[in-house]
Amino acid sequence: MKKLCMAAASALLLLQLQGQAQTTAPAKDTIPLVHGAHRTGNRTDPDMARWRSLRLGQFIHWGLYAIPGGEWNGKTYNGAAEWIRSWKEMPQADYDNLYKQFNPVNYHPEQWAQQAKDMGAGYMIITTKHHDGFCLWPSKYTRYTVAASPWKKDIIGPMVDAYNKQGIDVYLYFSIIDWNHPDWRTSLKTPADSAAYNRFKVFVKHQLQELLVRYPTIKGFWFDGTWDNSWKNDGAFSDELEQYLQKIHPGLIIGSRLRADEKGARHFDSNGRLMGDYEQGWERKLPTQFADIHGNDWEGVMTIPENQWGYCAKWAGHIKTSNELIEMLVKSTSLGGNFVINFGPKSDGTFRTEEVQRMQEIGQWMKVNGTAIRGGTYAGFDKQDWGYYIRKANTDSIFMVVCNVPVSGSLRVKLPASTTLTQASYLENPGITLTPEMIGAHEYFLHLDPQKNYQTPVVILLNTSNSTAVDNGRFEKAKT
Ligand code: FHN
Repeated sequence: MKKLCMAAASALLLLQLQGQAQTTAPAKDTIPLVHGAHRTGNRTDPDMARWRSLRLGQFIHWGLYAIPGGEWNGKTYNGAAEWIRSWKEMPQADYDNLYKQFNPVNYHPEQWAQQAKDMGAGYMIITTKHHDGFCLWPSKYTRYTVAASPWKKDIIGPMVDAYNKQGIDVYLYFSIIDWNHPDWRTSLKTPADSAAYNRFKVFVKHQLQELLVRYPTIKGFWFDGTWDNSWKNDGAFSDELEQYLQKIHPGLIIGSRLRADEKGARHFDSNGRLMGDYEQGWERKLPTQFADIHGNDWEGVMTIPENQWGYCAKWAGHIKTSNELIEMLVKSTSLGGNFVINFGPKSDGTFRTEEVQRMQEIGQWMKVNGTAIRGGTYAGFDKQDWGYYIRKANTDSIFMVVCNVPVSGSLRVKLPASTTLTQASYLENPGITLTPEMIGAHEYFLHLDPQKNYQTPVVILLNTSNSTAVDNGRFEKAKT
């Protein structure tokens, strides 16, 4: 019997080790790389800890594409509205002249910041320059900026100030694709292309430097449009650029989209190690389970309609409800990631009703339940069908966010073996406790109030003891 127990214990240990090996970077790099990942594991500094604790972000796509709003000459573009310049029905010259109409007379950054604060956002990302190349700041390196529009004034500066005043961190989206710049290329076929692209890279570096000098309180860059061969075949440049930016602005946070290694691998280098400060590939999709994120910091970005980032007058297809977005936020937090919801303001500087409504509804939920989100992370408990567990990082407090109430009203809770449940109470009403019904070793039912008809996810706080010892939130539990 003793032998059997020891064999079982060794098998368990082996499985645990295998479980950890799946979630960490490879033990040994097999491919020698100069421009691969420069760090193993997540950043542990205060700037990154802050980013990780904020959890909910607001993305804003705003630019000239808001003027046509997905339509041109009475026809509707089927793609994402911010890509309309690439549609054959829209002459590029017409698009490139839209800057003469950019005049957002109802742009009030203080109102934007207030509504983001009310939604519960801890950070925001603004498109300083999307693929069209139009700059929302008066860059001295191109004439294609807001300074040439009837609005004339900087858009970014007042936005950074207004959001910062609300305690919201600002990140600058910057597209490497630049349809307006004569030297931008997708691939380099001739020496002339190479020469042009070398000039383009200098321009990119200058613009980024300029943004850092103009807006020194920003917390990071959000790069995009880095998938072309011209960019990904020069891993040395993106590596040096990242190091340069982080040197002149210590603490700067940059996701995995910027770089490629010298073999053209993006996000993860050729040895499978994450490049950049967090995994940035989760666009309009979320991981299913904790194993999917390999222990890395990550962020998911989501549109409210199917695939529209910039303003699109006619939303088609499924439009996500506030409850769906809340569930995605909860799921992301439960998997140790951040969740960013995108908004596409109109060209006059106002937001469409559907977006305002979602900001308000999410804000109402966050006001009551935000403490389960901010500073929340993976709990290490067995997932149940009613929803998601979230751990307050480095504590024994576990939140149960109930997104699907069973008809029985009974919520199954399975605790890890060494964990004890000391109390269960409603987050909204800490005075009201739930009496656990024991249904097995470490298994309970919590019975929800049968009279209640929940319209939004309800949150139960479990006070436990010794649950942090079970799992430090980094690794998925071993599969047994
Ligand atoms: O092409 C863009 C798209 O317009 C949008 O900006 C999204 C946001 O993540 N990024 C690109 C596609 O990955």
